[in-house]
Amino acid sequence: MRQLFTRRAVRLRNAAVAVTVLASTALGAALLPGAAQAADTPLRDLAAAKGVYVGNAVAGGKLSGTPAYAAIAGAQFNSLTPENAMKWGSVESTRGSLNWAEADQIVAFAQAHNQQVRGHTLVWHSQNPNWLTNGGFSATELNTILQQHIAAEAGRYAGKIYAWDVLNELFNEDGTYRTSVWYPALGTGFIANSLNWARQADPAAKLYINDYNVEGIGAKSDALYNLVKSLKAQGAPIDGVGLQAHFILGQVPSTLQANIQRFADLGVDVAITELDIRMQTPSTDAKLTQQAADYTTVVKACLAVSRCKGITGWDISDADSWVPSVFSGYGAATLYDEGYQPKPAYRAVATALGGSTTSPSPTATASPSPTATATPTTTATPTATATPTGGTGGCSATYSVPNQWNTGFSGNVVVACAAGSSLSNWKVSWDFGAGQQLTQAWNATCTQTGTRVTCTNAAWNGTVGSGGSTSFGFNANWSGSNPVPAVTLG
Ligand code: 9MR
Repeated sequence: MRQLFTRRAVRLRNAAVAVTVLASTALGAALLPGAAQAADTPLRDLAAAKGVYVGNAVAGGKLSGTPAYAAIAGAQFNSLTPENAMKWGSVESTRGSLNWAEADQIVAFAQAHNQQVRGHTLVWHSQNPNWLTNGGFSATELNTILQQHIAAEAGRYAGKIYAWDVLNELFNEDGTYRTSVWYPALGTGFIANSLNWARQADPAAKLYINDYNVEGIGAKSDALYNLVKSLKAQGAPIDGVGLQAHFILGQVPSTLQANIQRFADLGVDVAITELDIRMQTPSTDAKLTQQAADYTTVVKACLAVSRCKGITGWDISDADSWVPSVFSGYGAATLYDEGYQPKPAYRAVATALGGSTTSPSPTATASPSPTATATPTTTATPTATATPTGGTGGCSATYSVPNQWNTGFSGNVVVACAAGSSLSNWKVSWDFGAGQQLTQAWNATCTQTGTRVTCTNAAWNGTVGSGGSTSFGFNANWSGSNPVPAVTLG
């Protein structure tokens, strides 16, 4: 998939795109602070065009209770990681009493927004229930308890999880194994056992080992490297290594890319799983500029290694971040400020993913309305955005021209379903009536025969759930005029 579509000159600078996309969510969030600022190509579309995903950690309560948070989570990211909802202490605080409510909510949100889910985490030393930590169990009992937990949780979400952080934070800083409820009671055998149990429960999920302070080359990452090497040699099902990447301003390890590469060379995927870059507060322009450069370094390191699959940020905004409560005097670690406005780091990530760095075109005519219902027209001027809608049942396709230049333009089509309607695959068609010629497309397979353009869903975005939406984009040539066509969804 990497570089399946090379995005050449996609410069979506007009607020109309974001308005249209957000209008198709149940949130109708066009005027929310973060959403209104995110007028450019969403990070998720930029990442997809580069063959990687971009994700974030989320909490169920904020998805339902904080509209700006939910709007950003849905619009900007194509991967979500439950920040706490899938941890053992969250799902089974009382032995035998399983509570999947928040985890289910996040998975449902992800499915409705065409997002993948990184499961986090099955085996950890922390956030375990008291009954487990203080239960005084024998090694045999612990082994059985662990097996049952993995079977239950990975089994519940089988087929819905892109990757599981099966094991989290196994090592001390010096590369020795961390003492936990699992080690040394179960020796190191629980590691391969856990991977095998996860594979049995969910054969489709990629199985990861995740840790922090393993981003650069050093004693701790060497230990992880040697573990992965030995698991591969044993034939244990290890698919990937997660580098959490909780960084301090100006301290991204210089060996990050080389380290990603050496894991990839072992034959496993790599992901940046919990990226944030904290600074001493208050922030200043200089610190935010440094932070933007640091985020750029991380994105570029991942893009440089083909087995680096994606980047997940840890918390949507500075208001949501775990950092200030743990590192006194530090904060401002995420892409959005406490008012859900994108920071320089957001722009840096977009740029590193291939997004535009230029200012919005003065001729662009975005006209967001509070209800985000653009007026349909079929005779838009080249720089206007119109939204003729073709629908089937409660689902519709909305075509817009977010950017246009002398000889070419970028188009965007949103396929959205109202509550109660859904699609399992989709096809959108239209006629280019003025000689326009398609040159490339992303997030859909598009062909043009004569004037007729037909686009069908990519393998991963055919399902549009109740109240959900997806979008695809294309570039085309034009001359003379560029009327907006009527589109058909069918
Ligand atoms: O962000 C999480 C925070 O809300 C929890 O209180 C904390 C408890 O340990 O876990 C945080 O997430 C951690 C993640 O699960 C594993 N790597 C470190 C993360 C930050 O502490």
